[in-house]
Amino acid sequence: MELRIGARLFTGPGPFVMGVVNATPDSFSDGGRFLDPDAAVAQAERLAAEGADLVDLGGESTRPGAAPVAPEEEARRVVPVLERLRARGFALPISIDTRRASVARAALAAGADLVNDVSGLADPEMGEVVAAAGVPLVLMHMRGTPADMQGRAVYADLLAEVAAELRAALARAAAAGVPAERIILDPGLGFAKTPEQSVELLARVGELRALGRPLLVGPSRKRFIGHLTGAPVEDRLPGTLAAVAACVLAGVELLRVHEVAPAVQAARVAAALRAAAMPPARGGAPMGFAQRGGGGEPPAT
Ligand code: PMM
Repeated sequence: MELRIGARLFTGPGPFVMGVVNATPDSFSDGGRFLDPDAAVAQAERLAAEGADLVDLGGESTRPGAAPVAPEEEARRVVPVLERLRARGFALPISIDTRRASVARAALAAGADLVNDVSGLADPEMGEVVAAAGVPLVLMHMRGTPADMQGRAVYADLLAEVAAELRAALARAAAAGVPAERIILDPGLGFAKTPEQSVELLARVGELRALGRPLLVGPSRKRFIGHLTGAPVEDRLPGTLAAVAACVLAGVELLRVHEVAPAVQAARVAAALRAAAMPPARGGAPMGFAQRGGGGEPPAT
């Protein structure tokens, strides 16, 4: 990937780790812990010290069935955190996790560097806000809203439909003036997905590289891990790390996690395995490509 986010140029295959700070009373895994702005600032600084490449700040829980929060309240939760981080010279790019254009506008004015929109531009003004600020945008796949999305987890062909709906989101962004070069795509594990569908998406996430944009995946502590293992939400780090490794091996560039230090370690090991599987002379093509492709040459790109 090649993308400027705030002061930093993200270049190469990564993997890059995005640390999560939820300034909410009710997020599914860390709700209430970082609602106080000083606690949120301390958490962002802790994640930076653990090796995060950027942090993602959110003021609305998007867990299944969550009640929406008023945009004014959402902005009231995140803007003081952004202002304090910037006043303290926080060095990492900061992403604002919001579905609301008004919240994005306030957060960008307070120092956010990227908009992470889990609704994929459901707010008709969001594209214009992002275009006007000239910042990068994460478009995540979901259907409906957090309140009703689980009833919409019906797919005849999961990968094809997620890819088509991400392509439609890219087209909405382009129409609003956000070029594809500034966009990161995310399959949205757990959002309008059953646990089984999240597992299938994770297993086949490499297929989404055909969309031509960097990929972000957020497996951290999600329900599919509980479904597979029976582990409660506070005990899903090992499963999260397995998912992180799988993503890196599949070529995913960015991982969104709550526990940064363990994820950095898992991602580095997986990245080394990925690199070691490349033919030494040419790079870029997975080992075995020549046999599978039949032409004996790695792809040009
Ligand atoms: N997951 C959550 C929130 N925001 N954003 C992106 N881009 N991808 C995700 O998978 C994602 C997200 C839900 O997790 P949280 O409530 O623990 O933050």
